[in-house]
Amino acid sequence: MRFDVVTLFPAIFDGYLTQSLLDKAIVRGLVEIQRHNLRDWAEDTPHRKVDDRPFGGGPGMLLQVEPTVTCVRDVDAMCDVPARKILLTPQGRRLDQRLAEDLATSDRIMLMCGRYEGFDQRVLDILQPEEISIGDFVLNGGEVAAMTIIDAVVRLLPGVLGDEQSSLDDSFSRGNRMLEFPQYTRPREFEGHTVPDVLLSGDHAAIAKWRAEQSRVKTIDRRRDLLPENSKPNHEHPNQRS
Ligand code: 6GU
Repeated sequence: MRFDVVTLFPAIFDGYLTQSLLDKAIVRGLVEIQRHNLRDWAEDTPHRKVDDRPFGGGPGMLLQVEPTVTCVRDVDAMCDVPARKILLTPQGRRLDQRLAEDLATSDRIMLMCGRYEGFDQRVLDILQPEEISIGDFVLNGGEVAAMTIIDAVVRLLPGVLGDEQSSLDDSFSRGNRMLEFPQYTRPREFEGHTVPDVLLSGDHAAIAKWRAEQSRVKTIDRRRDLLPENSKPNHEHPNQRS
């Protein structure tokens, strides 16, 4: 799978791309991540400016339509398979595990990171990207959201996790919409806090029953909305796939 990230700050991704799971997935050829600096598509050479003030007034600066549209088209043409285009914005469809699972079926995703007050509306009108948000709060730009999407998607790709079962066991995954049960490792006792006896019993049926009950209680207590009888579809924008 290939990601193309369009950003004004490609260096934000440096540490993330070279650490641990993602680095391994890249080295093993399971995922490729290309960053593209939007400034490389600026028209005026000395300052490489890609933003301007909004018509009608108001605070902040907008990313301009011409460099953005040219950049996205050029990047799209860099390989044969067209990219699924995603623009990161707090106004987008909220990311959840179902959307991550859907994204993981793509061969190629382009992530467009906004800064400042966002993009000129014509970027959206012309390119018609899917719009995705990672939650109801405001970030300084789309880069951290793009990393969140890459992180959530890459671990779903076959061969990335050591144990193929482990992403299915996660909270919110296809096989499990409950919160996870508590887990313990050595020592058996620390500062008077002990491991539940059932986990030391060797009785696998009893352990499975205890874990299911713990998951259920935790889900009812913290996230009643996740229970099947309460599940409401996530809000989806009309221009977006489900
Ligand atoms: Cl995708 N971008 C920005 N700037 N802020 C956000 C977001 C995205 N998702 C939540 N907040």
